[in-house]
Amino acid sequence: MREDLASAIKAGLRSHRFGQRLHVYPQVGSTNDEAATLAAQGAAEGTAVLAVEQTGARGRRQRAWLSPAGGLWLSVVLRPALPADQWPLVGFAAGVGAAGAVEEIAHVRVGLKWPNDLMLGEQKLGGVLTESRGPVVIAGIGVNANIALDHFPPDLRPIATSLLNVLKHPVDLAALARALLEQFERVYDLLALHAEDVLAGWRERDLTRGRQVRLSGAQELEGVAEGVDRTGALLVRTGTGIRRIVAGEVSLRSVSVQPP
Ligand code: BT5
Repeated sequence: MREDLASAIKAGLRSHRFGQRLHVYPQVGSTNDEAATLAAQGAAEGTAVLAVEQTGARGRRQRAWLSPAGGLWLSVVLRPALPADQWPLVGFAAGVGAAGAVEEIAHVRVGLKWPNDLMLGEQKLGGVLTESRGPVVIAGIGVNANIALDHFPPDLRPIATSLLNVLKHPVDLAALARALLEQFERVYDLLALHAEDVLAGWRERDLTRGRQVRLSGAQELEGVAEGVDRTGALLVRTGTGIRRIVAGEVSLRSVSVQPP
């Protein structure tokens, strides 16, 4: 199965680097860890790791990421030639690339929720985890593709969704992986030339802009989301002015508010 999947992805892959070296495993702990191991052994930029199933996948802050067979679980080795203060934008490039790939294959509109949730409507379809190790960034992307909702534990069912749940038919996982590698590469390469264009792609899909949000984590506040600035920080208008948020969790409040 994994040879089939690997050759199905590589057949017709139009990227230059991303996925040209591709490792497909039936099961791993986390594709990000496998990619980091390969990077430490000198793997070239664009080397990709895909697993049918992950047993110890994680989100941000070591949160568990459910990864049964049927999803797209992919990590790419990156060696960004960018100033360090632009590295956070790599995650935004991954989000824009992944959203574009899902739209190309599944013909559904994908929203992005800061910092990097892939959303269908108000429910989470996937997420991005970027981790840096020295000069390397590992970009991990998870998309709930062909997963029936009863595979999710009860606490995730109200907040998560999958393409299968929405489309009522499975998507071609190899085609989705291929589109993701191609689109992510294109958007990533744009970062070094026109980072503003990457942010523009992100802003087009921004689900929170103009909406009342609550921020939790290191700082707690409520306000109206005003979009992201050029560093990727979230701007929130509160009663005491605009706050610039670099880390934390955003939840959408149900009432939507028009920006002035
Ligand atoms: C993320 O974290 O959204 C980043 C997820 C990245 C996963 C990919 S898969 C390939 C690569 N290998 C890895 O080990 N990771 C990456 P965060 O924003 O922290 O969201 C985590 C939260 O999402 C959890 O606490 C759950 O509430 C929820 N969650 C867990 N699994 C989910 C799933 N499959 N679909 C939707 N929500 C999920």
